[in-house]
Amino acid sequence: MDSCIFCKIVRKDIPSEIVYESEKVIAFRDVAPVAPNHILVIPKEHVESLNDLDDEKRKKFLPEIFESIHELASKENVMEDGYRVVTNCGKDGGQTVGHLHFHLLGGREMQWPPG
Ligand code: DGP
Repeated sequence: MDSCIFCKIVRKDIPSEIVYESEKVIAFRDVAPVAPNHILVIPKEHVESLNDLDDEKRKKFLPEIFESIHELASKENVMEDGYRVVTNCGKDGGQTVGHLHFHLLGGREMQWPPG
């Protein structure tokens, strides 16, 4: 998708601090971190949100997305104290970038409920 900011990151048209990359998945640091460790994990293929993951795409992306989150949580040293994984979906979910992404948040104690 030409205009999608995360597709631009995938194509390396705009810079980002990439912390994981494979054929299907890429992870990079959030430009506006809300926790000491704040990483976004996304499928390279443009998928708008969780709503648009059909069966084929679910099987294609989700296992590796969660495997990479596990690996990154270990690399970021947040496993012991804990961390949060979030995907915001649509307007009420607070999604601001229309390319499916999972936030990995760690390095501080999280609050509940979210705002
Ligand atoms: P969400 O609100 O769940 O759609 O989160 C979108 C996140 O994307 C938000 O935390 C800020 C981050 N973000 C937006 N634009 C950029 C960018 O150009 N580079 C990086 N690294 N992160 C971005």
